[in-house]
Amino acid sequence: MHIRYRQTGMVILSLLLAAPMLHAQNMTANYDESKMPAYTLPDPLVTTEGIKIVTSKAWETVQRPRIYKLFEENVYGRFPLKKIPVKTSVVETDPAALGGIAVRKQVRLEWPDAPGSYLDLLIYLPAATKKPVPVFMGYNFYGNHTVMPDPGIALSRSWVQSNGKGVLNNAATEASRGTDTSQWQVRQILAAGYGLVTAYYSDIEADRADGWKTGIRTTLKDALQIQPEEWCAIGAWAWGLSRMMDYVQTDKAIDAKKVALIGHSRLGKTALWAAASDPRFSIVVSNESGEGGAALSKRWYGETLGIITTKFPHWFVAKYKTYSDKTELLPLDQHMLLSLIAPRPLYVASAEGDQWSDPHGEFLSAQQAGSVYALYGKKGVGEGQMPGVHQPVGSTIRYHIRAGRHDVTLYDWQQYLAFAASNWQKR
Ligand code: GTR
Repeated sequence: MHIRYRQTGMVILSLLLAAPMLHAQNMTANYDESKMPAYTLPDPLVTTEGIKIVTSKAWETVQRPRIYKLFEENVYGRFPLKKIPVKTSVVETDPAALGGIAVRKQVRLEWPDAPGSYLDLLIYLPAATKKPVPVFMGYNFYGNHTVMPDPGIALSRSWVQSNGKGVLNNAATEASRGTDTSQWQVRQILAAGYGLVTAYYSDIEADRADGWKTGIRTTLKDALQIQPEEWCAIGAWAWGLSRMMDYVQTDKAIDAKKVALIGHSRLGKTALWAAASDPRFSIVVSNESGEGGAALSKRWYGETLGIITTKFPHWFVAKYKTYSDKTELLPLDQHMLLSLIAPRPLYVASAEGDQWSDPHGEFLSAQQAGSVYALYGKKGVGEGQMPGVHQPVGSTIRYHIRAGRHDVTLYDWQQYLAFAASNWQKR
């Protein structure tokens, strides 16, 4: 009796001591691996009944749908599959853009169920090709006109984050043209024989806490039969990427079977969720997607679940935030999101100067997804340690860490272009 009392007392005492510790971990970014408490990752190949999945068929019919559902319920919400009418207008075409090396098209998608809604696509295709071309597809951060200093690109009229260059009162100005050119490397993409399809993510929902009120989560809620709180901004943006894919499938100049979806940072999180939800994206590139993207959430390193859900409450469903001070209870981790992309080629990239995104956590996540790829006879990043800077590793799952800050650089694009080329040639 006495012993039991003492034990209970000790449990209570350690709980009291642990509580502020957990809170500190929840809201503080740690950068010291030796301070990180041990964590356990769920095995994507073990069912809740403890059965080991050993075939790709069992993965696809039993385990994958369950894991996908875990992400819907806990992280990104439901992904609406209902088809709704869309109006597609080719607003402008220039067969000799960028000094003659590219065909430029600007296409507007509108949803008649939500008058005033639109998603503007900017498309560059190599001018010389006669065959349908493979493309990279991805959202940009500050409007299509930031991707190239090309005066033919319509200036975005959507709400823009105030930290963008040439942004005044949350609106783009002429001064913001071409300000994100280095992140897109359009000339390199074209030189490799590929095209680019990009759009501005805030056309779908402005990236701010109350963006849902004017975005498609509200304006299309009846048409899509989903309430705004049943999904989240990342979910809505991911849905928009699928609509871009719908368009691509109708454009005869593009090879829709060869679409590499790319996303940086929050848009990398979005790309991963879009690819998990839509199998038409045949290659996926996560550039420094970090917390809520490729990085493991159960690791206490860099941005935490508590920080991200406090700073960006609209990115995820409300339930995600409830794990802030108890990530050990999360029934999933982000390696399982990556595993949902199997067996499609997946590139996960980090930057040394971007510890906020937890490069090691991104590598480990990519590594852990390898067991699912192995069911298809595909090789991931292997069993080894994390590689040093500028030493890409892996096969169907590939990983690199480069020098420099949180960004998308020429080095990154060179790796992605080579990765896409080797995978597209195989087929
Ligand atoms: C940061 C956020 C990251 C990442 C980044 C970005 O503020 O904490 O998770 O998404 O923004 O999107 O640039």
